[in-house]
Amino acid sequence: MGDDPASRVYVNNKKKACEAVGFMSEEYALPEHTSQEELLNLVNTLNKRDDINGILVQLPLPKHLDDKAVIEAIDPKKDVDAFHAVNVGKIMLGEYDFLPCTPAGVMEMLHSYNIEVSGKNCVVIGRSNIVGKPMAMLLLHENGTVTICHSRTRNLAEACAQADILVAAVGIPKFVKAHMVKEGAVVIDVGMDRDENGKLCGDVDFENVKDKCSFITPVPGGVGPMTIATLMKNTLKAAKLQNNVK
Ligand code: L34
Repeated sequence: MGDDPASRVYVNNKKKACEAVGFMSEEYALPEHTSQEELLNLVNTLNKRDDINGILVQLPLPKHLDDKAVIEAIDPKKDVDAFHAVNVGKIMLGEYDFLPCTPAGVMEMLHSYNIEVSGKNCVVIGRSNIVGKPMAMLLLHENGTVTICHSRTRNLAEACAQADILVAAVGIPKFVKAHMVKEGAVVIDVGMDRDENGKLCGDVDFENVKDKCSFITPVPGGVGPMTIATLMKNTLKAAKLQNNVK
């Protein structure tokens, strides 16, 4: 919706991934001034189409649109972002069909590097519905001791410095500095920010933190591609569920 330049890049990357794995994808690039009703009509049309297994409304939406209402209009079976209340509720209960793409992509990275979560101090900076909150829940499901920090947290630096696994999802360029990171910690950078020169960077001051931690994800080339990989996984799962294929 509209012409957010970052969304343009992310959606293009998603389309390329669909092509690479052999999924049919359709893009509806609706103009900024599109009404809520027009958008809801499109979602309803896609909900009804048997040849569409996954629907994703790239966020953020232009200000005049109600993103909550749009997300709730998506058929939960086609909600490959896992943003719908039904899917969020299922995740809380630990019985879900899909996981939200970014947090699930982070868990996949931890698994593939054999990084144990159980019993570890996990600190998530940021409490968004898209990343912070579900990220904390997934770490909890794997028996991490989880702290969620946010803009009102007192002694944020000290809380972060306790983390064995630190996940930064604040949206502030290079926010996490070396003094906020424990020696040997695992640092996951969910940020997609621009530095003072307009260059893409993360929420972590990579150059200063990299020698202190045991693992760190770069930006770009870290969490972003994992988000997209999880979207492909969710879409395949949605297609299987809708067609009763195991
Ligand atoms: N509905 N809205 C919905 N679902 C999502 O899962 C997202 N998100 C976030 C923003 N809005 C959304 C994404 O798709 C963030 N996000 C996303 C997806 C892909 C990338 C980054 C964020 C990505 O491909 N990052 C590349 C660099 C991109 C660039 O060059 O700017 C990387 O290597 O990290």
